[in-house]
Amino acid sequence: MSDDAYYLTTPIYYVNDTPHVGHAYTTLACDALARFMRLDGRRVKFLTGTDEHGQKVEKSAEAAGQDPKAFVDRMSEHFRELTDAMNFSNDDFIRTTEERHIRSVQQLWRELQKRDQIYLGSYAGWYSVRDEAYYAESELIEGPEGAKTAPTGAPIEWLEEPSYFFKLSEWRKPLLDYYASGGVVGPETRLNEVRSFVEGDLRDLSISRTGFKWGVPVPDDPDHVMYVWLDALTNYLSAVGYPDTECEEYKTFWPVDLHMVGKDILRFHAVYWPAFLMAAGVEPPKRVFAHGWWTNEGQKISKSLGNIIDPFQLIERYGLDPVRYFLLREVPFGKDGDFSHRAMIGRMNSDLANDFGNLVQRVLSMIAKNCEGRVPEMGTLQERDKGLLEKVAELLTDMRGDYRQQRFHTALERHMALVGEANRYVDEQAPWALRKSDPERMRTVLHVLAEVIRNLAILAQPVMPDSAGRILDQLTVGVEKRAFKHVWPEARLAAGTALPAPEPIFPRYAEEEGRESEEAGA
Ligand code: ME8
Repeated sequence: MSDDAYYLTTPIYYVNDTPHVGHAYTTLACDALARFMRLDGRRVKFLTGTDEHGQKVEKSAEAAGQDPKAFVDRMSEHFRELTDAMNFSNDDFIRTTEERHIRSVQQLWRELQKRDQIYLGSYAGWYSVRDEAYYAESELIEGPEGAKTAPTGAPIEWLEEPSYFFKLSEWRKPLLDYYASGGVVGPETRLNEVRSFVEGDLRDLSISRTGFKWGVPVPDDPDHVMYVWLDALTNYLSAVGYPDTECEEYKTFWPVDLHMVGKDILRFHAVYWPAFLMAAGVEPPKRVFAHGWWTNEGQKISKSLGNIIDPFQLIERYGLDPVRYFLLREVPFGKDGDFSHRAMIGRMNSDLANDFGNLVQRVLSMIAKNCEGRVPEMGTLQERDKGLLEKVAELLTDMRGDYRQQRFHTALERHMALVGEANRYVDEQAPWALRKSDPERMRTVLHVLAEVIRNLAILAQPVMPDSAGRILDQLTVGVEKRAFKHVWPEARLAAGTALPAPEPIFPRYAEEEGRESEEAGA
């Protein structure tokens, strides 16, 4: 792995369903992180994709009256469309039905077999097709109708079939040592849950299914298809060229820096996956971060409740960057959060329109009016001016720490705090009053402000790439001058540069008649 390389992944999403806000959320977090790292000079590989095998997908294809391959081809497209609609900057999009992946997962299987990590036995126990997961009797809970369900509430069925097993039980100690190396599971609070699972009754894991065909065939035993999770997890290796461990991609990017997942699939990523890898002689991931769960106006999001939040509709209603900002700002990353239209509008109007948008608009308008539309000269800086500019450099340092720990909300909070401070500086310095009394000081104040806005825009790019880009366009900052190495004091605006006429960046959301009260009361 080369030092400046950074490899991060989203889960690959099941194609049984169309994308909703939860999927958009995970990939968005990765997108912001990928953009941040690129702007910070790192060589990034950002992977997303679709999980297309298994019984759940096979059943959905059947229900849709389609052949599984035609079904997954069609459904996978929706996730690609989401990628475009959300302006995701992924470098690759992997599908588990691709040849490169099938080759990779079969080779991983052979490697595990060669190392005596797999044996043939038979499984008798509970299985949930919805979760594509095996459950022990002790994990089941009482469902609303008295029937036992999976701990997730998913229906379960009794399964008895021949199955290959992976010797998971032998990996307790190496897994615990791996966690002890530090930083592997984020947030820290989730580590206990992972550790206690491993310290508990860690049984060998069934890794093949019979009785249906929609999966990767087990090498040399075509009656079996691979358990969909072994298949799916391996996508992360397939995308860097495994089993060709000598290729450039693999050598540059493995071991992966971060697997971003929802808390529902942490066990698969922090227990099964590193165990498979260690057993195959491959280095495990450096970090797995499990974020929280979104609810909709206080209710669990589910197809049966009919309250799925459609990301395409959100973008249409509020605009892309406000949606991106809201999702990462509203909820401390790692915690559960509730989506409400009222909160969305609140963030959009107060943080973006009133604070950030207004700062940009008022400063650029004053420059247009009072400085002939050119970046004004910077005279002698006072302590107050220097103090404000120094905060910009500090902001970058603090944001680096936040992004490294996946604290997107904190990074945005700091960013908006500096916006607030710049707005207070405008009020306090009152450049409009200086116009007559001290025009030179007015020019200095407006220069300082333009400089602060340039920096705020550079630092806003990971979350709001389009809006930040438009602010930088208004300051005529070339695309080659928008990286973090151009943050104050390393680069500066040149006095005298002609600026285009200012245009508003962050529109206010005007409530439609009746809608507000309807939603507030909901
Ligand atoms: O589990 N809130 O795919 P999946 C937040 N194919 N995030 C949510 C969410 C919500 N309400 N709903 C879904 C799978 N997510 C497997 C993964 S990886 C090798 C295989 C997000 O389509 C969250 O990231 O069910 C969750 O982990 C993921 O979607 C599950 O997507």
